[in-house]
Amino acid sequence: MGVEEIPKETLLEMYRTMHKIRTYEETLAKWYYEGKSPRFDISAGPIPGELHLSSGQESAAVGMCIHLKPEDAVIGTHRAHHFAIAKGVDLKKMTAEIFGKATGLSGGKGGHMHLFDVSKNFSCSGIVGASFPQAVGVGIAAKLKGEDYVAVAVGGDGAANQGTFHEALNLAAVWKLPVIFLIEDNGWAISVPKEKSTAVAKNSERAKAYGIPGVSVDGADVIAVYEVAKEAVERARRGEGPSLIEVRTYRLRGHFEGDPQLYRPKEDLELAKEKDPLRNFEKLLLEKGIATEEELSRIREENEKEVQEAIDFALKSPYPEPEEALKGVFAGGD
Ligand SMILES: Cc1ncc(C[n+]2csc(CCOP(=O)(O)OP(=O)(O)O)c2C)c(N)n1
Repeated sequence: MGVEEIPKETLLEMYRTMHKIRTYEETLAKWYYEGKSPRFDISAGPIPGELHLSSGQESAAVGMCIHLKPEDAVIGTHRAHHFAIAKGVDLKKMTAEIFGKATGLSGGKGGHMHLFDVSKNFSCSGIVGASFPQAVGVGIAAKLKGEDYVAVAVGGDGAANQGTFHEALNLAAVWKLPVIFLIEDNGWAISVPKEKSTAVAKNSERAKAYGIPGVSVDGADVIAVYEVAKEAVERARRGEGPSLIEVRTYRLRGHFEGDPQLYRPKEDLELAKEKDPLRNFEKLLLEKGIATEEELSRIREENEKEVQEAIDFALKSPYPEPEEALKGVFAGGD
């Protein structure tokens, strides 16, 4: 299958989502640094705490989520804005959550690493490796109910060295669960390069050990991700069990904002720029005559407006009342 066989409206929807993610995160980054310099006080400014952005990795989320239905679940990581947006999480409520506001998805208690939206079957967490067993749980539920929804567990190349990854793969394989393990290999776990932490070159090779299909795909090419994701989702829906997809992505920013990246060779960042999936996709759409510059620039303008509206919503929203702190938590709340 090539790009010619994908309907134009699907391709434009993918472009819209990829560009929205990029615009959103670049705008967030600007707000993140407000009030933080020169000492970079992590609690200062309108966005407190850490901020892990996905710029350069958008193809993993868009190539996968374009195949998903609302009832399918996506469980992301600490770096999950791209998957949240691609799964359709409300941008205003998500932004308010990141800004710690009462109107956020979890009333401002979760922050950027803990975005939960039951209405979209989306969740994520700062616990590296947590997504894998959670997705197995969703897969068991789907199988017991006899329904054809699927679960996508997202994890980084670092997370793939957690025990949870291996236990979850084994159980999903033994029970033929509708789970897709999506490893976003950006080559780094904070400052540790993958080759210093992982004995195999590709995480897709590990799938063999569990008797399931594993593929490795270049994340610079969203169409390539689209193709392998389609196959994995269809296989899961047919009841044939789990798959593993490794998407080789290229992190355009630091591990988190404020990361000086002293550990990172210059060439690695240069490569990330070359492999930029958004720029590559835009080029492809124009070169193949699938879209015009006018069509793409209209989409870009609409995204910029939507992102600005989400930021304004978050800025204008109130902070939670102090008494909210004990609600919805184990310690003495109701
Ligand atoms: C269980 C656990 N151990 C350690 C950490 C600290 N930590 C946060 S991100 C990270 C690296 C994750 O690397 P990877 O899975 O490759 O994802 P990436 O950040 O590259 O997207 C670590 C070790 C954590 N949050 N949770």
